[in-house]
Amino acid sequence: MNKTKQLFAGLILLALSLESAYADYTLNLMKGVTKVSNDVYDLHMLILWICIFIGVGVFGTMFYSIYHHRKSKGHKAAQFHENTTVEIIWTIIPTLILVGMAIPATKTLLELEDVQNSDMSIKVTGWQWKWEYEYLDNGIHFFSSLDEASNKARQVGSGIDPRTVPHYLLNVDKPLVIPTKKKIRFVFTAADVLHSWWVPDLGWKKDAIPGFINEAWTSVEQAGTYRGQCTELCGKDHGFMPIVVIAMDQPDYDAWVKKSLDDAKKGADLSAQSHAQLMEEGAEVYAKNCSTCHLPDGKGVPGAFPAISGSAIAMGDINAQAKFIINGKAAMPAFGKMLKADELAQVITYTRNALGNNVGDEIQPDAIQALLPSKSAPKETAKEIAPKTGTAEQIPVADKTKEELNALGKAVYASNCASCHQAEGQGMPPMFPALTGSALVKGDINAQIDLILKGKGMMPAFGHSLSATDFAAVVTFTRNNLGNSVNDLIQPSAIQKLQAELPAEANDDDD
Ligand code: HEC
Ligand code: HEC
Ligand SMILES: [Cu+2]
Repeated sequence: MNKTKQLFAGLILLALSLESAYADYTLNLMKGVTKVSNDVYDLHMLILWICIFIGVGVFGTMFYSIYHHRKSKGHKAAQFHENTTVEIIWTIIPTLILVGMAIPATKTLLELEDVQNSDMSIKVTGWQWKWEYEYLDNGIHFFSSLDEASNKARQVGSGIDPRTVPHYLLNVDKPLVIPTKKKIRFVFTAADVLHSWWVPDLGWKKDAIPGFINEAWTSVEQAGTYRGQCTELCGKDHGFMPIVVIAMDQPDYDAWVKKSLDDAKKGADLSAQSHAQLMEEGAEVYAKNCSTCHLPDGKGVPGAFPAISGSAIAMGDINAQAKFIINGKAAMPAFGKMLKADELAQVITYTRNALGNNVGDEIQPDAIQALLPSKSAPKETAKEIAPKTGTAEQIPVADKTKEELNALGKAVYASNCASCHQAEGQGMPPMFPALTGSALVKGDINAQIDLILKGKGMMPAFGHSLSATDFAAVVTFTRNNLGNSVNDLIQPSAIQKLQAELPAEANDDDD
């Protein structure tokens, strides 16, 4: 008896201490901050109460019968077999209950999957070990990685108590920002391995699969910060690629969009830097982007991630190393897309002169910029972009040869189209059609131009965002490359005329 009391007291104490240690953890599902997450919660409660009702009813009757009709009271079991009425009843009632539960469940599922009529789309790509976000409507594009403080504290032997780090492993350098009260459609994919995007407050999670597109949507009512994680299991560092979503009211969101677009225009700082500066900044770029695989001391993980210390590449020709890091190779990500020229110069200089290496040279941001795939093309020719009013005078554009158009088009394609239609034009059917063999690309050139000028569904309108020359180049490129050989071309001057006829850029702020 005493033993039982002690056990009970112990259990209660344990429950109390757990309760206080994990004060955030409650017994039930969380309600979340969207209509769908609340519907999921309500569905869960409804089904739970149905189960409790059935459980209490069935077990209650059973226990009552067993107790009150027991043998010691003189009861005798009835002996009957195959009672058709009973069998029909116990088939029909559960069927009705199941159908009754399936109706609200299907309703919620359909609502969860209905990505139509969204106000904006965001493409989410999982990488080892960070998230990439592309706002398909306004072109904002960035990578979101584990924040510095968590990253330092998580290193083996860091000596930092994780409890002193705010939002340990749940904080990022650049959060995903979304407007409140808007239907946001997400398309998920991955660049290397499986990942899984989960923010509990939104009420769902989605797998991000290489070469495959998954969809989901959300609409957040309340401005606020909502945190989540990659919930993929297999792989080394999924626990270190958290997700932070900040929902802002429309005016704040618009201000954020403007600032992000302005910042993106600034691009890399190409001014020359001293060796000491390159090294100092390079150490930080390395800690943030490279140390997860190559380890903080550069020793790597034999068999998976080669050591930087003593690496033939890090100690060999500096331009070859720069190209290697820009383009990546197998599991080594292509950093040309992720880091700016100055950051690349810093980290390359750092790997050559630290982590046990001592080559004694350096590379400057402008030298890196020259190696990067041309993203600056649209900027140089920005003057040519059709005036927004569609009436103002235009600067005439020069005709180009087919070779020139193809060469320029290749770069324009890489920076504007490949993220959806893929580098070789194979697309990601069914969401992003292949351009290789596309009837539209091989058909009437005017129909193709019209689609790219005006966009359609998830295909952005490029009429206002590409210069006439870049536009003509990319159209010519898609018709004569990527496995297509129509053998025609369009001149920038023809595009310029069409751009002038476009209505002024739609202003999709509805304030
Ligand atoms: C996701 C893991 C990962 C990350 C992050 C990563 N690398 Fe690598 N790295 C690799 C792999 C895998 C290889 C081997 C590639 C091969 O040769 O197939 C490699 C190879 C290298 C090499 C050549 C080593 C040799 O001698 O073969 C260098 C130099 C290098 N990485 C530098 C960097 C730098 C600088 C960064 C950060 C900007 C970085 N890596 C980030 C995985 C990674
Ligand atoms: C955000 C993703 C995205 C980007 C970036 C993008 N597209 Fe598209 N594209 C689409 C989608 C989605 C469709 C299908 C539109 C539809 O039919 O509803 C499409 C359709 C097309 C088609 C018609 C293909 C067919 O056979 O139906 C062409 C041609 C095309 N895009 C060219 C381009 C070019 C050139 C660029 C770069 C200047 C580009 N796209 C950039 C998403 C994209
Ligand atoms: Cu992951």
